[in-house]
Amino acid sequence: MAKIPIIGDIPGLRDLPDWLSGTPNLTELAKGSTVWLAVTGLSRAGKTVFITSLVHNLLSALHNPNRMPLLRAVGEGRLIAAQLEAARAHTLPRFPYAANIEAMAGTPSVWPEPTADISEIGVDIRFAPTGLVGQLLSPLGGKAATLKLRIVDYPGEWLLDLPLLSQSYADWSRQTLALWKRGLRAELARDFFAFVGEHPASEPSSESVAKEAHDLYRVLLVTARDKHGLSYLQPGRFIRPGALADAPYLWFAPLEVADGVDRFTAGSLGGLMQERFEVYKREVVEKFYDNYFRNYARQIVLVDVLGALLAGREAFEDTRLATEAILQSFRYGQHNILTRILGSSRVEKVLFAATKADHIPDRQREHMSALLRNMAALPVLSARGRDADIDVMSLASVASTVEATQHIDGRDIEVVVGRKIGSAKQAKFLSGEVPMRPPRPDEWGAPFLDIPVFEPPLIDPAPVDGIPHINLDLALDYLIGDRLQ
Ligand SMILES: Nc1nc2c(ncn2[C@@H]2O[C@H](COP(=O)(O)OP(=O)(O)OP(=O)(O)O)[C@@H](O)[C@H]2O)c(=O)[nH]1
Ligand SMILES: [Mg+2]
Repeated sequence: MAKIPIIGDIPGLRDLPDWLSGTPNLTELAKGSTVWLAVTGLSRAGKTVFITSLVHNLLSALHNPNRMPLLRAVGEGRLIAAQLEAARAHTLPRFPYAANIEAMAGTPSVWPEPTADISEIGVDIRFAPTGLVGQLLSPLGGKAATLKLRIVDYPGEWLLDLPLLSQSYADWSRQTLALWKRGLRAELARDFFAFVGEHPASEPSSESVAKEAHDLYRVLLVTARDKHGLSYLQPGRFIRPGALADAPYLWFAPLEVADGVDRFTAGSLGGLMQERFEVYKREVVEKFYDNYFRNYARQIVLVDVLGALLAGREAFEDTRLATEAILQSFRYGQHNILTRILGSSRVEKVLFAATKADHIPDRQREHMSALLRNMAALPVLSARGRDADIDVMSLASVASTVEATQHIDGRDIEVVVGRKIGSAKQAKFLSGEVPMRPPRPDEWGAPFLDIPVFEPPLIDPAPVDGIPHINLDLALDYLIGDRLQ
């Protein structure tokens, strides 16, 4: 029997990827390894459609390699099999892949329902390794290796809570109310301000006043999201509670707090709110990072850049703020709090992806990536360091249009052709120009875009042909390609 080399003896160990140099022995490699890919993003960013299409295209990749050529394991002909993981005793709810495919492949074809909570799904990928890993594996278990890809769908709103961990209740209240006093937010928050104006933090603690303040504040957050497209809304669990029961520690809201005040006495309304805020931080926010971020070494943050542009200046600025806040969850150098919670574990790679790129012609997609990069000061090149490796791209999980040109005023203009939801016929759409930088306040006069909701294309529910997409394979190769080498 071939001798199994000890990993420290292997020449060229320096060339091994990070994940492997930390692997204690090769047995784990031979029997397979697991990679967690977390898919997140704000409401309606495209998480469910992304996971559904990704799973369907992986399961179809053997039959139709042309769907995923930029995932190198597929492009290089090294994929041996991809199948849904067999039923296991996992703790998270299962991602409804089959129901989603059925909906999208139905007549009429419909997009999947919005999601309420975290869920996961596993795909086992059997592949022929290349290079050093392949040579090491062959004496052990033939040529094939298995990567267990576990994909998790969780709301990006939860990442908006990270800043709370370094704030006191007084700081958070001041900052939050200052934001709600600006522009459109001030109009929406009129009732809430009237209520907190009558209830100073120093008044005696009252369960009913605290609950009423909380209910009013929660209605405000949901209205701002659903009616006005705002997204920088904290605490994240107030709008995406997931499986949290409506426990009394959640019944808090910001109050008017004078500058210089930092703590409230027990028995005051401020004291009660402060106590609940601290329990929320400990029980919800810290536990989320502790339970999940340790495992989710690869993450993709989906951003509906086009939707934000369509929704107008305030909604766009809000998406920008939220994207910047989300980015902080992947910057460890600056965040002692995350280092304290996660120890040496960290997210290794993050892709910020502008979704629904099929709404615009090819030439505009570079603009969309540039805009996303400039929205959150995302690095131009991924730099290795304490932070996660970060990259940015544009993608469409389900390409619902094709490109064409239209002759207008003596010029050929690129357009997209698709079927608007509910319409019987395909039509050409001149989507408009995507700016490469966040527009200045005076540039919001005329709309940038005119984009309908398209119906999904014809989809075969059997995992054979796959689903047309843009860059889904490139995104997956960036995220887990090293684990399929
Ligand atoms: N044309 C097109 N539309 C898309 C694509 N991805 C998502 N959409 C549209 O965006 C909507 C929202 O997508 P979802 O995947 O449900 O978004 P989500 O992030 O899971 O939303 P929540 O679960 O509500 O947070 C869909 O219903 C589609 O209308 C895409 O690749 N192309
Ligand atoms: Mg969803």
